[in-house]
Amino acid sequence: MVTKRWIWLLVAVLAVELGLIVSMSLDVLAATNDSQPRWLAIVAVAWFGVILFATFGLIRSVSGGRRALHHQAEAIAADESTSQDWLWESDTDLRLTYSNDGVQALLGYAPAEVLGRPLLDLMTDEARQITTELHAAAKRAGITGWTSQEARWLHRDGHVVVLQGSARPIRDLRGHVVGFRGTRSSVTANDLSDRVAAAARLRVLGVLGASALEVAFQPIVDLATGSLAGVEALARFRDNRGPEEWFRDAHSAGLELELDELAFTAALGAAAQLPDGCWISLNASPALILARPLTELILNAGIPVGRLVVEVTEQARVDDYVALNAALLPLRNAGVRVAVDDTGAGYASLSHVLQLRPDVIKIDRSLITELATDAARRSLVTSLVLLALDLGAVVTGEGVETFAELETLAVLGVDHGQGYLLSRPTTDPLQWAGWARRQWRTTGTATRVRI
Ligand code: G
Ligand code: MN
Repeated sequence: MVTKRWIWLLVAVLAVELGLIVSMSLDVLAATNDSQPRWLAIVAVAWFGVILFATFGLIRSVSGGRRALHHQAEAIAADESTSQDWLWESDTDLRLTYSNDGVQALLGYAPAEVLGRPLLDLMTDEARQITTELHAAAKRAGITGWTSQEARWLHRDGHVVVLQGSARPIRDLRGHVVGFRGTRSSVTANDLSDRVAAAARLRVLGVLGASALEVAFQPIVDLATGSLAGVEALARFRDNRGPEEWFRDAHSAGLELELDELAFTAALGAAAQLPDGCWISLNASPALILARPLTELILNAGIPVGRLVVEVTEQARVDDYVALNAALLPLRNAGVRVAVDDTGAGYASLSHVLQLRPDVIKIDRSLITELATDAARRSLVTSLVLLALDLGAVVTGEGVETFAELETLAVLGVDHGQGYLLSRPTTDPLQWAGWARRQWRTTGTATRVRI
């Protein structure tokens, strides 16, 4: 626009010059002996030459610029149609005003389908929050853009896609933000493991932040009387992913301790709704026992301490039993009993039991399965029952799924049974209340067990 005006101005100057030269030449011809006008005429012709040269120069540069712009437009068009990336533009409300075909490959939409839609519609909740903050910051402050931002988007079929991209605000002549323009591409496989860990961390942080954890209880039944002896508290998550998955996520995100503690305190909190009389088993990893003042948490919970059992769970080998026993001592002194969980599996070996001298030995379900038909498993269970006698401990069989298993446990002198056969873990307080009155059949129901 500006250059066009300049050209017109130069043309006008040229016209005036031409007029002057013509009139001067006539004057020069008329005045025969005067050298002054002749000199002026030479200057005027030279000036005319300069202006003519400048005009041609300008015209050449404008047409050159036009050609360059044309090339650029062609390049952009080629980019739009061949790029693997998604190129987009939006207004300030983040409604898409332009999208190339890249959106099809990355998110499964045709460009026409996303036009007019808010960008945020295509993102997961956490990406929505980050994007809103980024765009608000760009509108407020003079942010020139952002690069290599990773975010979780929603594919048309519902699955989550990790995309990385850059964007920057579009500004009008006065510098006001009138929209945004950006690109998105898929994250390479190499980056994906990092992304998975980051996603796990975000998920765990989400649970920690919103306390989206529920407490289920599972009854532990006295095999001699068939009545309720205790319950074990088990963490459950609202998205129905199993606790193992959640604790694995927490482990890889370095948030295991936090999740352990949340599960422990949530269980203590829920225990107030349990029927009187039964004991309450709370799972605690050695790391949690070592790192957190569980005695304090327990004493503040308002549950009679004599009802509480801390189940030492074990996913890794304990290196320092002296430290672990020292950390358990205040709990024991307060009257809390200690159980060894998953005995006979993984790292919960016999020496683990010898080192911790628990009040309760919980036999892992891998020893209970096929107990009725496998003499070797029965021998192992018997050895644990004898060990418990020497330690003054009681024994619970975990993961009881059949009457044959239950009856065999009773015959071998195991004190308690726990498992799906008796009841699945439940978050329903009405069922917890019902257990106090319930009588479980524990013998005489299966085919006779021969030992
Ligand atoms: O290791 P620990 O005893 O804390 O494990 C308890 C887990 O075992 C819980 O997640 C619980 O749902 C599960 N569980 C409880 N009873 C049974 C059962 O009878 N069979 C199986 N397979 N799992 C069980
Ligand atoms: Mn347990």
